[in-house]
Amino acid sequence: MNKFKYYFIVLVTTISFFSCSKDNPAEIVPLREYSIQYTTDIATIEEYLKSYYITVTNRPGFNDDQDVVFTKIPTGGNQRSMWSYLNATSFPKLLSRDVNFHGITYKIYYLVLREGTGEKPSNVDGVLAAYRGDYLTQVAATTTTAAELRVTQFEESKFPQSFFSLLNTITGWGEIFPQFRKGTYTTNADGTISYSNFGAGVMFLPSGLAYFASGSGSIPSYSPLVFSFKLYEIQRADQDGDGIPSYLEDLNGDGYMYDFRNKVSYPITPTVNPDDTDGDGFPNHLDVDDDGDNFTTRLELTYKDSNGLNQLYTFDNIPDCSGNTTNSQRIKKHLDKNCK
Ligand SMILES: [Ca+2]
Ligand SMILES: [Ca+2]
Ligand SMILES: [Ca+2]
Ligand SMILES: [Ca+2]
Repeated sequence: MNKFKYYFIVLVTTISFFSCSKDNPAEIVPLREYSIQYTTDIATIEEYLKSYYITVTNRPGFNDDQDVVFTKIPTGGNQRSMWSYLNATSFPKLLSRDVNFHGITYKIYYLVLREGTGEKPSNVDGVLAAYRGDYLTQVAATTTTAAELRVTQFEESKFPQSFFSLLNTITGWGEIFPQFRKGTYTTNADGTISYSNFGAGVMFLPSGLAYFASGSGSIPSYSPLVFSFKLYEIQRADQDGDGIPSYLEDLNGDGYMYDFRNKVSYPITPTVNPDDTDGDGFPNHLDVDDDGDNFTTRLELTYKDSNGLNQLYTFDNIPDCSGNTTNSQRIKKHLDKNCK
């Protein structure tokens, strides 16, 4: 009898132990497959695009210029869905961009309300942007409620004070902001700044290009995100500190620079990095010696000859500002810009 009692206690203890572990927050849950989550996310995003319409404030010079309100199309409503602007020839336009990441091809939809009139950031520059962020959730049906695509605002920044590096924020920002231009601004008598002609849009990001499993703040795991934004100003970066701003180290001039050494994220085509002159794996914006001649780019740009003139090394065969042939398109671009 005592023996039976002992076994019973052990059994109860064991059941309790496993019951506790089920709810233990420290329990490790395997990450979802990026490709599977993407399939779910893109379906949610397309449903949102097809079932909501936008109302855009058009008040140049005022803070609410290009503010966007998203509203669900009521049953029988005849409002134009966001989806109806797909590949439109006038603004707003709903466009998409394919992004190779995590070994899959993501499609990012983005609405262009206005392109902007100034310079574009590259995907490694900084941006000063007003924005509003929403996350999308598919809420399952219950016995009393129907299934619902829920939209929840998690953040709004109307008067940005600091730049975000597109290299360090979520991947989706770095992919979409280079499609827009900054505008112009004036400082008012009271010290406030009025922005005009800036690029404005909305991006629809699968969770794999946002916070994925980790979530962030009030954003749940695996949430597709929607950001409406206004690009007020950009900040050029020089990641390798060679004196050439990174956007001028973008050899193929597409506005994007990647570090393909991380094969987990970029097992992609093209396998040859178009922005890596010497092919050593370090793209030019991260390479202190772009052409691999063992002389740093900074030295090549700052060397002074016997006459004290700021010349490049003659062995590099790079000419002066007259625009002669050079063995480095990148440095030529730099000279072109600085010789105007
Ligand atoms: Ca640089
Ligand atoms: Ca590029
Ligand atoms: Ca290189
Ligand atoms: Ca060099």
